[in-house]
Amino acid sequence: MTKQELAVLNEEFGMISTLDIREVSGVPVIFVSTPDAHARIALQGGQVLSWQPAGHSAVLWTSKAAVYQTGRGVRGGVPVCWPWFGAGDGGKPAHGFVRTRMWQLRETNWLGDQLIIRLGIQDDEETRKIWNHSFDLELQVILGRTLVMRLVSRNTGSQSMTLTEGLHTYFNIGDIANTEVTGLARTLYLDKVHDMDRHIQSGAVSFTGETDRVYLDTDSICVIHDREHDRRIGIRKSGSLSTVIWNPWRDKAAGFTDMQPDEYKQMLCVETCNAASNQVVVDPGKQHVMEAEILVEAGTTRP
Ligand code: TA6
Repeated sequence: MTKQELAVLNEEFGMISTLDIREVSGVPVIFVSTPDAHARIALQGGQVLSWQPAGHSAVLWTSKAAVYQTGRGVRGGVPVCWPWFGAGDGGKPAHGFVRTRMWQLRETNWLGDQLIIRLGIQDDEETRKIWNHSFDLELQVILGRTLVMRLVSRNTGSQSMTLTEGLHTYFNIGDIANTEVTGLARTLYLDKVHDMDRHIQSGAVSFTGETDRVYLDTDSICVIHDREHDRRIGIRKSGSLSTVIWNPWRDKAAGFTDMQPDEYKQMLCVETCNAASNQVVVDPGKQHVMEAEILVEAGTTRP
């Protein structure tokens, strides 16, 4: 992006002492500072990178070895996986193609005491070669005491489109071995670490090794009990029937060039998705909305 283009973006969307757009290693990033929260959002991938509500430590995690590079997603924050979640067939990129493409900034505005930022991406000749559909994909980020992310998939073509999708949220936790996730008890999941074996979750999810699970047919609120930080992080969702829980643990993390060896201990993905059999069909002229709301409360156990 040229300095002129950046200046025009700030002229149109900047908000004095609240929001400006800066380049980080060539990637335009929105910096937000309000009385309720600080946040960063990359225009590349429409990727929320950080969110820190007042009075709390950072809620989203990004790797200390994260690479900010055109055409490459940042390890952390909330990558947008679309129009498929998981491995792409026939050599197509994992988690779809929008997370490494530049999105347009569409709106920055106050909504009462919350700040709304809208970003979007549409099909083009390149994307139609990968996935032959016309679409408009919009991410609405509403920043306040909570973080709301709303992913709106619009079918602007003449054929129905079938998609899977994910808000692949990386959370900042104190110690994965001292962390649990509640809200998925008695829920069926596919265990990606063990050949997609099907299991029923018993009680809370705890972590003793690589964990990569797709929980199906669930719209439950999940809560991360982050004992090291003595806090609970709630993930409330709508328009989503799958929740993915992922921690790579030591060996898998060692294989990532954009992650330091021991960082896996401070991250946990609880992802708001429609994955596997929870596919979504969007008919021509229609839209599908998937929303995640992140809330933080001090104290890891109810009084
Ligand atoms: O959501 C879990 C997962 O699908 C894992 O299997 C792992 O591949 C992770 O996403 C990260 O994927 P990425 O392509 O961002 O390295």
